[in-house]
Amino acid sequence: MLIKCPRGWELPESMATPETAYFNRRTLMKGLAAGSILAATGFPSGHVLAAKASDPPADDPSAKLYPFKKNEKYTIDRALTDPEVNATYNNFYEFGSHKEIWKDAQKLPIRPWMVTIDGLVENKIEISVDDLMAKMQLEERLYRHRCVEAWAMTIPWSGFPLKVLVEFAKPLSAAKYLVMETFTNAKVASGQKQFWYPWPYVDGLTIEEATNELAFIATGAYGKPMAKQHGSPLRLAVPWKYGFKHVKSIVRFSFADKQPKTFWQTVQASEYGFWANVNPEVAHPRWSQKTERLLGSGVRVPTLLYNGYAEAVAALYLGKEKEPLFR
Ligand SMILES: Nc1nc2c(c(=O)[nH]1)N[C@H]1C(S)=C(S)[C@@H](COP(=O)(O)O)O[C@H]1N2
Ligand SMILES: [Mo]
Repeated sequence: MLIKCPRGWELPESMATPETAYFNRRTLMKGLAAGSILAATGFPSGHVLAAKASDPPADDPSAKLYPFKKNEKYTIDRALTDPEVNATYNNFYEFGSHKEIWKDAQKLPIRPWMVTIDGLVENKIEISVDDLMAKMQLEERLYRHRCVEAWAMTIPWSGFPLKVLVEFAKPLSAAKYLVMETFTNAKVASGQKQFWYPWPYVDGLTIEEATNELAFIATGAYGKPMAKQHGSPLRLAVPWKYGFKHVKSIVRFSFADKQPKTFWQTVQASEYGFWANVNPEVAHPRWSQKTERLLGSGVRVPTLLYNGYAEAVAALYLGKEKEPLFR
């Protein structure tokens, strides 16, 4: 007898908001927005504040490509977070070290957006985000997202597997790590004037992690281009790791032979390490990681080892038990 055993992230989707619900909602909201006045109060001249925080950036030419087909392998057993909740509660220190950065983040110009792929590669590559997207097969995946601060969300990302970008980059055999870097532009990102932070924001993965099937580069969310506050136009999603690994608004992918020192290691190495895999049994020095608060509902649920993705990623860490894998 053949029993299909669902993987951790493939549990029945009965609790999840069906795709159609948010597309319909979007259509409805579009209709409403068309008839309403766009609020522009308190916003720098030349910018029109989007009708909703989750609206895709007006200067994103990729909108016409969306939505993408859902990859049925990556569905989850809990409801999607309301896009307005996700879009108004963000960590993006470039725009301030608090959660209400979404309006300021609209100042980030996302075109032209050039991406550099360099370091230990056959040839350095400079490519625009639109040319890069044209080379990738885009899809939608439902992922859990768990911040080290013990809040969590559930989000349908659009994008492509990081593995495909690694193949495109043609790393040399000496490359052991992939380092990702956010833009530097203190003119629009006032947080970057806070000189005590080690800008630009940098984080990285081993090549094995970067080529794991779950590692994903997100270009969109909820079936449309990603709102700027989520890290438009390219952001990392590695759902078995804490949120701070998820580098936003990436401008550079660099291959290295040495483990990079990350932004958060420089700020506070004792609390935020390189591996940062989710584990309910390993407390943060200042709080427990046993449960997490689901954004929007306020409900607390148990945190899962590797955020529920152990089956796909646990093997990456065999033989590394002496490393601080969970902070
Ligand atoms: N460049 C950059 N990337 C970043 C951050 C940041 O401050 N700057 N914050 C990280 C943290 S701590 C989290 S939890 C996630 C939050 O992603 P979200 O705002 O889309 O939920 O982004 C991560 N990526
Ligand atoms: Mo986070």
